Amino acid sequence: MKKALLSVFDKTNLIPFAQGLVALGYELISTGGTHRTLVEAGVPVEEVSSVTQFPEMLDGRVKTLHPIIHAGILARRDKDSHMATLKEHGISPIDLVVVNLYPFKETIQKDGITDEEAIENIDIGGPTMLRSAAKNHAAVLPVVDPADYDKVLAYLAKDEQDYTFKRYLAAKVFGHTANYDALISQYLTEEEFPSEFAEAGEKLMDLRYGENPQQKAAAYRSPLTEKYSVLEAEVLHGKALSYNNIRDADAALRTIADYAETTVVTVKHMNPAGIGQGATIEEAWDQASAADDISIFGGIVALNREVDAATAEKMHQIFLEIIIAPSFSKDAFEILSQKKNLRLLTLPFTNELAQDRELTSVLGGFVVQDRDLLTEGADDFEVVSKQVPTQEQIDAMVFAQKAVKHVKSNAIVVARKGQTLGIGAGQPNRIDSVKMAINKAQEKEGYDQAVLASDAFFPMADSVEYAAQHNIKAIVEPGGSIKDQDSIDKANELGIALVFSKQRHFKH
Ligand code: 93A
Repeated sequence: MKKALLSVFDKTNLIPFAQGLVALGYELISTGGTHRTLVEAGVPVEEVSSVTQFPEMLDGRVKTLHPIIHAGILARRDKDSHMATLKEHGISPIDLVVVNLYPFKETIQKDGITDEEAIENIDIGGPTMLRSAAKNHAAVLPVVDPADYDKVLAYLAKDEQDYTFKRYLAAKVFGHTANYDALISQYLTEEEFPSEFAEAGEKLMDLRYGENPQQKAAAYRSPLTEKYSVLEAEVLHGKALSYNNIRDADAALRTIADYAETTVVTVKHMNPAGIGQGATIEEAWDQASAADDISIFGGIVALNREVDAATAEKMHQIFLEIIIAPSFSKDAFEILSQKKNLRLLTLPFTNELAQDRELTSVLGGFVVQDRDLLTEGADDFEVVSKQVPTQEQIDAMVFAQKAVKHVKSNAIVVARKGQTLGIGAGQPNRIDSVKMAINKAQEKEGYDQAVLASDAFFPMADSVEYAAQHNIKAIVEPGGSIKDQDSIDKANELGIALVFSKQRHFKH
């Protein structure tokens, strides 16, 4: 008779699955709690301890770690010597292993948990059985996911050797135990950048395609989920998110997290297109949309206050991809949901992003760094020119500095207080970004109040010169170039204010 070993922490759908196995002629073996559940449901089952003639011991730390179990799983059925050894020791082959693990992740996410509780929830016997079965998947089915129970029963009922299915189950096991171990490693390590970087991810969904239709893609969430994430946003309405949507919405969330005031951020291709603020969310929308009324078409909009009907009515006039906000009023939702494809997402906003490691892939590996969580206030600024900026210009600089941090380098933001007027992004030289930002900004209302912010120092005086010639009256940049003095001299010569923020914000 075929034998199945069941040892599951999560008992979801255990009983019907076990009954299905019995109906297919399997003899069942199981561990303490699983055994009890099955006996109570009237399913015939033998306990592991009676098979091994060894009791569970050390508070359950050793239940299934026994050669009778592991030889039964690992023996090659196609090798006479293996089968003879089993016979010699009176061991029966085990053909199916159904295990899910102690809830390590759920345990460490609980408040006030002790190290001891966490460590007791590191499953040893479970992964060992799963890995044994997965290694010997030619003969043994390893089942780790209750969602696969029906597929397994259907497979066994067919009684045919579909190697693809066995391999699928085995791959799933090794992926699962690797993620499980990665999380334990992350929990235990005190090194920010450990010598073995363990990164676990759980599949959230397949995506239709990646950045382009020729690229396949899927989305994964980190096991210790951050709540402030597009992956955790509630999709109230609209089509499923695409790969580009997820990344753009992420860029919008990162940007708006640096603003506590009532703010609207619009994003296109990972760059802010416009950022606006106001006394009301409607005013903030007016400022953000006027900041760049061309780029906003097909854009992603993040708002850090509830969307009201008046704002919704205005947004409804424009083709947008995603609107993400803490909430929508009932009327706003009704207006916006008229568009079938527009994605409406809700997410509680925060101004406190967690410090976490960020990964970027390169050919052959990845690089890891901290998040750039710094923002500068007026106190961090140093006026280096003879001309001193006005309070209004300082306020505009603080606003623009937060924006420039989220623009792809070389990044230049021309802004007044509460509104970006022109953004120059991603040019391989700084002066081109300066020209781009100014050219966009100078047509806008309020340009006379504009300041210019740069994500990194000016290598030459040309940016200051161009800005001054185009009526910019105040500039903020980190400073730190060996040619800083050239820029300072140019500012003094042309009578404009130059301020050093002393903090670089590259974003590549
Ligand atoms: O403590 S363990 O690492 N030692 C073992 O030998 C062992 N064997 C199975 N944990 C072990 N298990 C785990 O027990 C399984 O992975 C499963 O999560 C759980 C099922 O226990 P019960 O059937 O008593 O509820």
